[in-house]
Amino acid sequence: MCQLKRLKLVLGLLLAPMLVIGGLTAESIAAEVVMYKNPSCGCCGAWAKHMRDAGFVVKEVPHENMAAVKEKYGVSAGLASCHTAIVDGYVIEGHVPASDVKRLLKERPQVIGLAAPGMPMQSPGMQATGKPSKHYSVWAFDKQGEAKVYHRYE
Ligand SMILES: [Cu+2]
Repeated sequence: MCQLKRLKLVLGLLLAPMLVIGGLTAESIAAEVVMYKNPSCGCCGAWAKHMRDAGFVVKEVPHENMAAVKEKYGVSAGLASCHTAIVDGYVIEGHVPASDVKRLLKERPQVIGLAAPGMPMQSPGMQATGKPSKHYSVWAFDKQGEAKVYHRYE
């Protein structure tokens, strides 16, 4: 084996575990979620708990004018829900499951964010914890005003 090959092999063996550790570290650093909600919203707090249980750090910011918050972040009336959250540059509108937020942060599509319009009765924060999400869609929406189904819960 020539020296260069040997060096590459040694480097590869040294670096491989470091990459694994690096990947784990990036994953375990919880992304901070800043959630705007009307002070009187109860289900908003339940969604925050769902996100914390999934490893996110959630900062709750009471706001009297949620319509203004939604307008600021590009959430159209048709996509609107109760709370509006910001995580890593993305907007999360309403009761979007943490698993979809994680997928979004991994895939990083060119969208404003995700929305679960209205208040789907079987979404996280709207039902008993631990129950599967059912009968609603999470939408990915962009600056052009387009929304596509990101995850359909049957
Ligand atoms: Cu709600």
